[in-house]
Amino acid sequence: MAMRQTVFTGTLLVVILVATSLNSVLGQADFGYGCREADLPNEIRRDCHPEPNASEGACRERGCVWCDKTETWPGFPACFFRDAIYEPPGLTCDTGYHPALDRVDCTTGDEPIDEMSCRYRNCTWCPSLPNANIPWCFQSAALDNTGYQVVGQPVNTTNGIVINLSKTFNNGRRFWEGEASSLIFEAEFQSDYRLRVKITDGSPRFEVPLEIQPASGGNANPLYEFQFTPSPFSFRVVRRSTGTVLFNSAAGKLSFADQFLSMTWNLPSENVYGIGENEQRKFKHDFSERMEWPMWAADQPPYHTTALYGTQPHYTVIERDGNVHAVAIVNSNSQEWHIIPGPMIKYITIGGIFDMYFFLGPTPDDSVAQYTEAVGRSQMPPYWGLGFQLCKYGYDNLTEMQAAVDRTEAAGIPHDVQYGDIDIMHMELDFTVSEDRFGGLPAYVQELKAKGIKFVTILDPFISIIEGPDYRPFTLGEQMDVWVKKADGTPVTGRVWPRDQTAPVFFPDYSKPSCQEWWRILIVEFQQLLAFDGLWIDMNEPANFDSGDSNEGCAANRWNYPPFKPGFSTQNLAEKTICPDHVDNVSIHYNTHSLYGWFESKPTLVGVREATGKRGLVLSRSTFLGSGKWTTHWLGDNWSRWSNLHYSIIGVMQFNLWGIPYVGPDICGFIGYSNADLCQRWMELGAFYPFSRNHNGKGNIDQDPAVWGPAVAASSKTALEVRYTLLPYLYTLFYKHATGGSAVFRPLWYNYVSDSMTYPVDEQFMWGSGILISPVLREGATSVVTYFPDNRHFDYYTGNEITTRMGTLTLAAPKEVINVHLAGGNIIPTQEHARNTEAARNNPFGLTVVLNDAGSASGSLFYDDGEGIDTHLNGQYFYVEYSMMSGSLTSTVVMDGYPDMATKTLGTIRLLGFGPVTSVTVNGVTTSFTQKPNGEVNLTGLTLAANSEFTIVFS
Ligand code: MIG
Repeated sequence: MAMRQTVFTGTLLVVILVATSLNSVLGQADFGYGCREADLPNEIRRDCHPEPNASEGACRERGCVWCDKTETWPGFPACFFRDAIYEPPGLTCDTGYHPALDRVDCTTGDEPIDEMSCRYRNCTWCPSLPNANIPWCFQSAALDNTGYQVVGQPVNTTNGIVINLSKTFNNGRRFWEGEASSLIFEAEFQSDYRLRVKITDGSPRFEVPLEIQPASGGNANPLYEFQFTPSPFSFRVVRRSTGTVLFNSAAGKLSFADQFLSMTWNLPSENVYGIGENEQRKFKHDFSERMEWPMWAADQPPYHTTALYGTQPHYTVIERDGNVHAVAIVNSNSQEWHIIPGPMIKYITIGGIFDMYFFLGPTPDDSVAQYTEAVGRSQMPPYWGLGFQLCKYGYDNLTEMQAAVDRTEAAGIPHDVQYGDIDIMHMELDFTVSEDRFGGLPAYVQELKAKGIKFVTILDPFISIIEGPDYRPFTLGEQMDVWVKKADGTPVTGRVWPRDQTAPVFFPDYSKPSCQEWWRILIVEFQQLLAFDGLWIDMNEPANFDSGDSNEGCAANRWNYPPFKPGFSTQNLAEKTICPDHVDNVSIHYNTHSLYGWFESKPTLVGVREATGKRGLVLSRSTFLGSGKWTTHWLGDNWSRWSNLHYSIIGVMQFNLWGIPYVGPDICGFIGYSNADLCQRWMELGAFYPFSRNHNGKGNIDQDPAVWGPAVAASSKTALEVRYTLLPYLYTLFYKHATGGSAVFRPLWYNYVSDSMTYPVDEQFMWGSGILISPVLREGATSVVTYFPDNRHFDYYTGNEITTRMGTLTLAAPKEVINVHLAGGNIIPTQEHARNTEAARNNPFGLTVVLNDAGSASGSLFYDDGEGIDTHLNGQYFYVEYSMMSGSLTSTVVMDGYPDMATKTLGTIRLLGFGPVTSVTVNGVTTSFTQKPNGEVNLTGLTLAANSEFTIVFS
């Protein structure tokens, strides 16, 4: 590929450098993160005010960030662009605004060019800010402005419409090589709420082997209307009930070339969420300026706008009237999404086809349910998986791991899962345990189990090829022929962790049945060595410390160096991974790269289940649409910085919209040194992530919750005890997800979509509809500004009612407190907390009844053995519905398929929002109660069987 005017050459390199070389000093020194607004490392700041006398006013005028640290960091700009790979808003050149991606280069690509020689060619000169692959000198008129035209008559099929399109090119010249002159456009009305749009060029092209499940209910009364304009061709999706145009592709040019497919559409509002995986700093997209969000699975620490571990081409829109729809594009090629004022989205992918699904909602819950119905819903996590989990990369030996476990225990902090990272391996080799440093681990794992603590360990997808005949993962892999291949049919060689980054490794091809079988066998055999309860699959983008094959690099061809490379930060597609022209069982890596972790997920779950005989747990770094069926996710190598508390909430909410609800970041941060204040607040917030794990990077000071002394330990304990008390509610939310698709960890708008004030809220979140969490996210803050939607709310701790509605309130938040509120209308099942879930599961249950304005509430409880496979499909569970109306609280058992439920008790009822009570009867028998001055009523010491039906009357 010819290089164009490329001044800026790669955020990833810089970030990696920062991440590793500064690992030891991070957190000790201030190296330029001081200005919270920007949070941009010095090294990648781009000067926005290169002339002398920069001032804050002049800087902000340019829409740039002002963060004067020049005294501490001479040589780095005080005024800089918000992002390192970013085009400034409203850039105008002599002939107006030129969208970077519609520019056709006027140069041969690698020649130096200046304004004079550009104009001499009759071309337009418009120097962009440094941004790889954007020509500064480009053709003044587009080569074609006709677009595609409808040819012939559209054909109505049983379930949709097929339209043939064609396009002529001036003088036969095309923008992009392989640009199609004819296309087949299909709209398929899959159900009333689901529309599929597929555009192909009639030739065999890569399609993601994602199984889309059928929709239900037929399509007799679609919520949408499909419309199109014949010339130039564009299409619209309209919501029938309101006439709102949800999608209009007339906003830009439709391109369909072999390695460049693009479409631009108008959106019905700016309330757009999703598109990942990247680090978004606001949950709601900001359409005030153009932003590019690239996708290409990468071993890349979260850094604003860079492509991260997974590919999630999915967004959700709240329309202006509060209706909601979601759109997913089933495409795994490297791609980018442009957020453009208008509001519009420009979508570019460099392979595959257009395969778009519209989910019409109209409620937030419907939109998630409809999407997850299509791609598959997440497994029930094991009950213990909802407990607190502890991990660190860099326990040098078993003693260090034990010390962290012991500290946690001594401080009385709940602890359910301990992790092993690659440290436990012999020479970083998969399926081994280091004799000298972790010789006692297998026995220790048994010890932990006896205490009720589970063990999860890590696997990387790299197999060393130099271990000799005794290393079965390699020899069996050879026998079963499981590797990703080069174009010549021999295995690809890479270099990652094994033998301290020196051993050549092969990459398993998880898309191949024999490889899936090989992986399963090894996992099952590994259980004999180490009795793990779950597996953590890391580095499955796949990462590689060489770029391309270690011996040969990547050949110069159109796959490895495509004509257009989406704007993620690396220089080429092979950087830190294998070559795009490498071959797996399904296709070339060019198409399947971002599916690598997705292909690895199912065989890992199958292996874990066979090895343990239980439900198990698989935690994957790389994900794609539908990964939730097999894995959970953590947000990757985040930073031990205050800003990352906020970003984590955004990430967890996004993954909940993407059907992967069991997710969380590394609590207290992975890269850099954490500190007591940060870790205290993060443990408090962390108690409310669906996946709650404290994990730390190698070489950092310890950050387990007990290491910081009594204050942090105590508030971690308190927050986790609240979590453990609420676990029956959280578990029931997962059941609701598994069976109905609902999100678990929700933005406020999910529950209050008619209230537009909730749309931007991303510093608070909800569990289901019942619990509102408002953490402190800023250093030193001891109060938190909290938005309360239109409902009754009660303080979790005091039971006091909040009187603010549809407004904000500043709440006290002393260091040891995270604000939690209970929302009216909900009945929340609880269970007395304990040191871990194994113990807590024997404790009495409780119910917290939170009345709404009408004096009613409802809720439910799902409970089972917590670890059986597919219990919720086999009827091996207990499910009860609770309801309270007019002072009468009743339970209705829907399923009584978990016999142990009869041996457990319901011990307490907490009633909020009822008003003065004079008598209480339980199944007709008068019972004592207490009442606080704020009206909270408590029944304690009840001995109802947990599976019994009851009526409790308050009067
Ligand atoms: O390059 O296994 O994101 O959680 O601790 C580092 C060591 C490899 C990256 C993972 C991180 C894990 C670490 N891994």
